Amino acid sequence: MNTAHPRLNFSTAEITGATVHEKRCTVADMQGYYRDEPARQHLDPGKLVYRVQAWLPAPEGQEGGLFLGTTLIEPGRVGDEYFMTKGHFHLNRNRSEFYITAAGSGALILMDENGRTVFEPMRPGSIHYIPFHCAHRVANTGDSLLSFLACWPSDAGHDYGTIASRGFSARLRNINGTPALVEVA
Ligand code: S6P
Ligand code: ZN
Repeated sequence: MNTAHPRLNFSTAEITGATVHEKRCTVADMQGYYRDEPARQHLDPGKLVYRVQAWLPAPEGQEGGLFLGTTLIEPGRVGDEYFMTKGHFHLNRNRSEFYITAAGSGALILMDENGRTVFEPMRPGSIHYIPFHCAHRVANTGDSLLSFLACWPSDAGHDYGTIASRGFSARLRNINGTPALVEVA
């Protein structure tokens, strides 16, 4: 079992250590996720949108373990939408998750299986419970790095396909300087 302990930086939520894996997501990886695809194509495809540092001390898919991860989202926009994570349902729909914001300001966007989408503002110290059966995505609505710590069950799994093909029922857009959810027609 891989349990060498990583370290947490409480200001940024960054986790470091030999057992931490990092996943990076660039503008090129976000193809199809934004309303304004020409605006996305205008940006440098190699530009970093977000990265995830994850510590997986139990085998993936095994019931009973917990995973810890930090997501760091760069400030930026694609058209009037913010830099954001792809978003997913958990493959095991009845698996929930905690998010705790460390730095920056953002929005946790939640969509239930009936297609009802809401968002919760994120700011340093805010704690968010993602109920089971809810798709989740985070947008950086500020002008500095947004970082948050996440904890989820090792058998949650990730269903990216449903969001990649159908999206959320509403998009978080910058409307006259304020983040607002706008239903997708
Ligand atoms: C995992 C958890 C987070 C996300 C991360 C990136 O269940 O919700 O660690 O993986 O915020 O988002 P995404 O949608 O690209 O996985
Ligand atoms: Zn998740």
